[in-house]
Amino acid sequence: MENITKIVKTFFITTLLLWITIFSGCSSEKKELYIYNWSDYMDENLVKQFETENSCKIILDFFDSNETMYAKLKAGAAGYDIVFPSGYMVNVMSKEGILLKLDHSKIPNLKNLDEKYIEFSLDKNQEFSVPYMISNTGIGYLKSKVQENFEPSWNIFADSKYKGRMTMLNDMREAIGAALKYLGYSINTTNPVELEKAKNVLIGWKKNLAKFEADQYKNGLVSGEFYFSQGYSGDIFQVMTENKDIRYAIPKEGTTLSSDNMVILKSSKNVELAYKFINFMLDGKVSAQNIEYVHYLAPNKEAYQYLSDDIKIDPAILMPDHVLKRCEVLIDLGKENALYSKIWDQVKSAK
Ligand code: N2P
Repeated sequence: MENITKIVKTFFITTLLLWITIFSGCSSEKKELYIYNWSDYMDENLVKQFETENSCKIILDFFDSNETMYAKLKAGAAGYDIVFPSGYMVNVMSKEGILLKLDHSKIPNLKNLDEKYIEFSLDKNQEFSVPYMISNTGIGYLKSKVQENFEPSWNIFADSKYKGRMTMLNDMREAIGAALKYLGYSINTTNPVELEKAKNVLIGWKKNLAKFEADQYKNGLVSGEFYFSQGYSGDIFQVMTENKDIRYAIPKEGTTLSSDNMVILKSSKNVELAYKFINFMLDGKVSAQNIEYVHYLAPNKEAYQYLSDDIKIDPAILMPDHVLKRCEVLIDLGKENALYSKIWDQVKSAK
């Protein structure tokens, strides 16, 4: 009798273990989606929601500039499914042949896109990319450090009284772009004389900067370590609640406007899931939740009705025409991109 009980027990335990093994085996076989995005650029609750609804796992990785992302892909980083390049970088990547040509029947929510902002997209028919967020670049600063009549200009970085208390983006098109705008030139110029002048301005500014940096400067503004930081609109808005002294301004000389996008890499191993994710991000409610979280504008006309009043009236988010007029979109300069890389290297190595 004792033996029979033993056999039954052993059978029971073995079956249970088998089930556990099978079950955990199943869950590790969940589909995975690898996303490569800018940091602080997506509400991670939405990522969780998508994972639950689609019983999959999303793996997030982050970059701080288009060039860093592109260099990593070029160096052979494989495995990403969806990437978030700005417009000009979509052009570089599509010319390179690494982007999947999009099948619109798999993204029905494309109908939610707001035509007003498609104008700033460089891929107007969404052949390879779907607009994600529109942002502009400006200066985050501490109000207590400036005079009442402070008029924001890119040339604030020339003020040695703030030496060591200022940062600029570690992003060649944005940093050189600020110097070009200050001089009254286009951020897309390929004129060597203008670029040389911009280089010299930037080298002058660099002497007063704590660093070129694209992520930690936000904490520096919050802690009061930095007084002036070139930064992306939404990033500065995200930290304003943590320090009420932080303000955001678009310099009087004008600035860059980025239309960042979602693209699927040709090498993606999970194209169907990637399409589902892009379509999910374009849903009106999802998109509104994302805007509220990141403080950037998703050009999604279905989303606006769900936005809180604060966001709706914020001129840096739903940008009125007078703000848009002062912005210029970065474009792909083809072979001439090398002019910028050369200058950037010289600025980085200047003492
Ligand atoms: C988000 C960065 C925004 C990207 N942290 C601007 N192109």
